[in-house]
Amino acid sequence: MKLVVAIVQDYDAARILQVLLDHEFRVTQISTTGGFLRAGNTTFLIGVRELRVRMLLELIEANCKQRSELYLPGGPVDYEEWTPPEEIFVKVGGATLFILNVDRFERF
Ligand code: 2BA
Repeated sequence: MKLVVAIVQDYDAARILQVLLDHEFRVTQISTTGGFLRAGNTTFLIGVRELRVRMLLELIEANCKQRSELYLPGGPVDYEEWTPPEEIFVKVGGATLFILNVDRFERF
C-alpha cells in the first residue's frame, strides 16, 4: 500500500475530490498553507493499493492546472535573506506529490 500526499491549488480541490470519490478512492482533505506564497492550498492524503497508484496520479494530473500567482514580499523579517525583495510572478502547480510506502494499515 502507498500513501499519496497531494498538494493542489484550492481552485482545483473540489473537482479533484469529486473525481477521486467517483473512482472510489478514500481521501482525507486538509486545508494547508504554502510556505512561500503564504496562501491557502489543499492537501489530500490518499491511502491506495499499489495497483491503483498510476490511475490516481493520472486523475490528479488531468484535473489540476498550472497558474501564475503574484508573490508579495513582506514575510517574517527572519526570512528576508532567503526570499525575493520584490513582487514576482511564480508558476504554481498543477500538483506536488509525495508517494510514501505504508508499513501497516489498520481500520478499527
Ligand atoms: P508555496 O510554498 O506557497 O509555493 C508556491 C510556488 O512558489 C511554488 O509552486 C514555486 O513555483 C514557487 N516557489 C516556492 N518556493 C520558492 C522559492 N524559494 N523561490 C522562488 N519560487 C518559489 P509549486 O512548486 O507548484 O508548489 C506549490 C505548493 O506545494 C507550495 O506552495 C507548497 O505548499 C507545496 N510544496 C512544493 N514543494 C514542496 C516541498 N518540497 N515540500 C513541501 N511542500 C511543497
